[in-house]
Amino acid sequence: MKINFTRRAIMGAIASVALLGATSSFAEETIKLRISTPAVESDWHAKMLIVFKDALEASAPGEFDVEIHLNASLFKQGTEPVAMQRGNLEMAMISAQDIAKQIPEWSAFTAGYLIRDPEHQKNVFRSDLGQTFYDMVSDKMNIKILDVAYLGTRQLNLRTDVVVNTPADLAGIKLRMPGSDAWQFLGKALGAAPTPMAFGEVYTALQTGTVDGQDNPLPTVKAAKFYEVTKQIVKTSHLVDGIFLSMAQSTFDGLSAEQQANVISAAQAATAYNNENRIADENSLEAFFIEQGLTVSTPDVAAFRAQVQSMYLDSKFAKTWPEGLLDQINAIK
Ligand code: KDO
Repeated sequence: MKINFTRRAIMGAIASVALLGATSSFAEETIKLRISTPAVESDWHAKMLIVFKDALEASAPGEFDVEIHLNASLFKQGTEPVAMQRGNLEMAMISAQDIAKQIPEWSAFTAGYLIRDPEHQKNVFRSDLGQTFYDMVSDKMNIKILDVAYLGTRQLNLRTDVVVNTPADLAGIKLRMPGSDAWQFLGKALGAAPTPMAFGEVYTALQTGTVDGQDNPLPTVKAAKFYEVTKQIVKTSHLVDGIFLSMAQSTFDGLSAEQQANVISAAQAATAYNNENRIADENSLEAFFIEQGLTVSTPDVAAFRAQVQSMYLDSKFAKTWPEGLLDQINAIK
């Protein structure tokens, strides 16, 4: 009896060890992809990550474990590129402003009134010129850009009812901009007094009056509920903004050719979903904000464009732009 029990125990132990072995070899084959972003759940660039995850699961069942971390809960806004470079993060959505911190030429894509519309943005980044800029990011930052998503056209969103028609009307207005040189310069070029602040702190800052306003595309003003704590939207349309779905180069290089292709097509499915929904939203959200009691106005956009473009051309940023770059970007349809 005693012997039997021992034998059963040994058999059981062998079975558990075998099971453990099977589990861990399964775990080894599954590639974990953690994506960090400050995006809020209901914004399209957060929802598109679910499209990415589902598309990858459909094309490569069981091969990847995609974990989506929203609200900057894993890495602070703007620290994601370095996290990927240090091998602490597999994926993120990074901005041209983040990239420009390490590759100054990239500041061209942070300049107001350069990219014309979402179609132009897509065509620029899918052109040979775009590929050259993506290659710089691979070579110099060890980050693989999978695709660009249209983040939307940035508009002013103020908590006061000051009338804004030209840049002069923004004098002294404390405008929250994300915390980097390139972002701060954009605020200054618009005529405002830029205040650096992470995205996650903006709602409270608007509510308490720490800042007078912020700028973001309309779908984000809705998703982050900034309309609850602001009075007006001024449609300056100053930056046709993009966000780059990216992977640590070492993670990407560790994939088979087939897995790389699946990752890229899942990224393209995600950005297509984002772009379609975001553009539709931008075309219809004005009515929503008016219903919420906000004023929506269109200022003298030509005056904003003239001031912003001339400030960029005179800036330290423009000195880093390769000769002829602006003409090449403008020539892309
Ligand atoms: C923001 O902080 O205003 C910004 O729009 C900047 C973008 O580059 C991006 O980080 C975005 O926030 C977040 O994804 C939140 O929507």
